[in-house]
Amino acid sequence: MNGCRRAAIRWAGRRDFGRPGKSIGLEERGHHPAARAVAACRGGNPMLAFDLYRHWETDLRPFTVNALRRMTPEQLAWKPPGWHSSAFELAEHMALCEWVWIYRNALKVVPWEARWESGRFPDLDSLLQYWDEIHRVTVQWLKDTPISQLGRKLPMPYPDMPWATMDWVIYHVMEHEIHHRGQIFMLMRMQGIDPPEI
Ligand code: NI
Repeated sequence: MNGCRRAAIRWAGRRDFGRPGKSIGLEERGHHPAARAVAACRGGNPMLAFDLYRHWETDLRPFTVNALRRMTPEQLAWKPPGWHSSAFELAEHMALCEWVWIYRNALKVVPWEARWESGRFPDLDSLLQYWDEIHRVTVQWLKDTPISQLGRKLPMPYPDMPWATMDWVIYHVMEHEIHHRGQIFMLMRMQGIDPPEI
């Protein structure tokens, strides 16, 4: 995680932690053409964060889970010589990323002092069950939150990254899942397993 967090902070630095005006323009929420269009479809109700990030639920996560479910415990545990992580370890690493950035840092469901206990899941079912519990919290937040809230500064527990926007946090966690899902697809191919078609 440390390597990923450092990379995240470098990347966030380039985006100025999602500071309004340098992000994707959500600060113009009421005036954004997409926001107006969706609001019109909703009968004037505000565009929700879920309207922007629904593909996490409909595409990204189902394909991630589908890929993992295609593997036996032995295939999940396999890694080629010199490679750092098995598919199972990558899956836990992705769950950890969502837990750290959204569940803990941003939404504070657990205190910032909480730490992830690595290697505690005996099998894929238990890992996926806990990961889904975390993700339900993320999805509920997305469904409850107008996009106007995405650009708000949230304090972060890092001296070198004192705040970030939820816009940046969500994008980062999704991008991280896409990145490591590609590695899982590679590990599947190397074992003669077809990954799901995207
Ligand atoms: Ni990572």
